[in-house]
Amino acid sequence: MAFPRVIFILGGPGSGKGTQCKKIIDTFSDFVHLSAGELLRDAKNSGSTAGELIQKCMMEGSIVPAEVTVGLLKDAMIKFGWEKKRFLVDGFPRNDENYNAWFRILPDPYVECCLFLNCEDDILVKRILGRAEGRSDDNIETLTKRLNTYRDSTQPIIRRFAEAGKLIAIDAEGDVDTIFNRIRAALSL
Ligand code: UP5
Ligand code: MG
Repeated sequence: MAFPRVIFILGGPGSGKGTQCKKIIDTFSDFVHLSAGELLRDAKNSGSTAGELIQKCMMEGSIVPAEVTVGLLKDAMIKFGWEKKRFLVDGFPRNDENYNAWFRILPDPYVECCLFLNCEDDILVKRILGRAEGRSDDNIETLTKRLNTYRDSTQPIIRRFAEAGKLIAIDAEGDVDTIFNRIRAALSL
């Protein structure tokens, strides 16, 4: 039986997680892109019972309880076909609670690696404040909180993947295509 394979994509807000995942799925048909943030935004907009909680966490740059996020990821993986795919799980796991819940609730999917898009804060800030897609968390006040959460909660998870020998760090500064080529080389795509 073929288990689904998972690549987690982590990096600060604006490190290019969504941009690079889109390039991967546009180029390689066996990949599926699951953005935890997008799934949460869709759940919030569709009037889910967790909607208010999601909205509050996003505006505070804090992390939604894992039970909600892992549930959405699991449903999406089942919808796309649990087997035979390689899932790019973008923006998750962001803290210890996320990490532990994933391995408790979803023990089967094989985690190939965690791809870490490494980018300095000043570039992250420029990219996020330059994005004009109407995201309610793209303002300097919320962005400062997102960066703090990233440093305090998500960077320790990135170190955890490194200690497990599962981290692939990519220099995520430069133009989009250069970074994509670095990812292709690192993943042997
Ligand atoms: N851009 C991208 N690459 C560029 C490059 N090389 N050069 C120049 N510009 C570049 O890119 C951001 C912007 O930069 C875009 O305008 C792009 O064109 C440009 P993008 O690819 O969107 O970066 P990404 O890393 O995806 O940034 P995003 O803002 O999505 O990251 P976050 O991690 O902050 O957002 P996410 O949607 O994952 O999460 C939002 C919130 O949801 C979190 O703060 C949290 O409250 C909640 N959340 C959870 O609670 N749990 C989760 O598991 C996930 C999210
Ligand atoms: Mg994104």
